[in-house]
Amino acid sequence: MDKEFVPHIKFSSLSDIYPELSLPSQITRYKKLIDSFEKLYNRKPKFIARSPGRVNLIGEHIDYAGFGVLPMAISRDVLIAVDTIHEGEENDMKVRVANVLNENYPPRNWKYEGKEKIVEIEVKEGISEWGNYPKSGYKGIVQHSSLDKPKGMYLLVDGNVPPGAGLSSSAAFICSVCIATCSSNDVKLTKKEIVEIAIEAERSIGMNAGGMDQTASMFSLKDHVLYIQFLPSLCATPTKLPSTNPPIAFVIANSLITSDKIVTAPTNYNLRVVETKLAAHHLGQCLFNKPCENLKQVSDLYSNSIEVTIENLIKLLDYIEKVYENNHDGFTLDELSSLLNLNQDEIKDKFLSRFPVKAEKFQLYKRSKHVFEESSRVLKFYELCSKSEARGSIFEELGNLLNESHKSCKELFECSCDELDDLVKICLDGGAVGSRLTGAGWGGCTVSLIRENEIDKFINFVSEKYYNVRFSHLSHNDLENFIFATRPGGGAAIIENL
Ligand code: NG1
Ligand code: MG
Repeated sequence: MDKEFVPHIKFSSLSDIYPELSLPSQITRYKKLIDSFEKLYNRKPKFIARSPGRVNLIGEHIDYAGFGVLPMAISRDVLIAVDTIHEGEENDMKVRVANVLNENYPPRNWKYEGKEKIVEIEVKEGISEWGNYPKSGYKGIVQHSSLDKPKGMYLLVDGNVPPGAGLSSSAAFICSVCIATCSSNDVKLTKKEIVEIAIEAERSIGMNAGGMDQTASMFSLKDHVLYIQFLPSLCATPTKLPSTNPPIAFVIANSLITSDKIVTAPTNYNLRVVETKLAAHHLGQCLFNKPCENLKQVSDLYSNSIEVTIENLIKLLDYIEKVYENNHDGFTLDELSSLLNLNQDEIKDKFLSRFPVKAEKFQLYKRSKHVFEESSRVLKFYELCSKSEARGSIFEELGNLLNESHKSCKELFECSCDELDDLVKICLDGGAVGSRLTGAGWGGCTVSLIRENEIDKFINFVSEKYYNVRFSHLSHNDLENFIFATRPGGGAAIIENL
């Protein structure tokens, strides 16, 4: 996978990316985008950069702790129609970006400002500025490739990954900008290099991102889920779901509670990242007299191996029960200071300075327990997928893992919310064998495991019990955007010959 490049595919070969069901509507969408581009800029797009969102089947909030996760790309994606400005044309280093949803995302533009600055990005705490996403991706590529005359571009964005829904709209957007910038400038980077740049780009605008979303967006393969390991180095293994009769299906349902992670990061996402790092530091000190950087490193040192095994995770879980026997509800900064043998300034400097974080107490026990248990669930899920012969109980076995994952997100990682819990319960009542929040949480979507022949019945049930009760003003058309079955789609690509 180290030598894989972003595929360039013809418009007529879109079926390489989209599962059959969603193909006709996608073709119409592409044509509309090309049309709008011509109307807006009075020129034709040269190509379309396309990166998908993803649904994480299992392995929540463990990517940044270094443990493996199991997402798959969905058909929803961010398309960017692109034309490159040639040297000598007017404003040949200017980038213009507009969105088909003009009202929410008004046009932005910028000019290359030299090797040092490249482009000014203003990040205000608690404010999400949409123009920062394309700027950060552009900047990442220009910087990495040391371009001194990056080409100007006309960009028109059409994204249909719902934002703030845990389906990784942000990563899909940044990945699309990255591949658009590469293609415009004839820069040839591997998928892996682009993933690394896209992760850093998202960090530069305020999210202390893990690497799952960018990897899933770049590496996913149609009809496969992706087992992603991060350490010792990034490794993405596509694997098929067990073949069963009826087939396994996944339905995504949006709670319609939007969680803008950039806005809530200091008390939610970025705080969780810090808590897992504090736990790694502390457990490393207790076990080996040496602070660790992440919880995967704790597991490696504990087992003397870089391979993560269920047996070892169980031993670690026993261990943390003893270490945090007397503290299940968190440490104040003062208490942390004596626990870690660092003064408060050292803690602030090491853990709380790059990304602002606000907390009265830092939870080490609950967060590390979630991370180790969730990692073992990922291993079990992956093992069930890897077996060629599916057992009769496969639905229940997979479903239970999803249910346990949700419980842990709710109780230990505290990243659920009332609406998500309600929605999960309704999904289970409606016939799901397993259901859980997916993505960062605090709102956003659930993913449910369903027998394929029960999809319609399931969707009707959830629509009636959740959407009609809480959001009775929604039309039938809206509903199709909020609750839909999904199949594993392909990853990022440049679409040519429009
Ligand atoms: P979403 O909710 O899609 O933004 C975020 C992180 C992931 C991962 C999940 C939780 C970014 C870009 N994405 O996903 O890396 O940590 O939360 O499992 O930070
Ligand atoms: Mg995101």
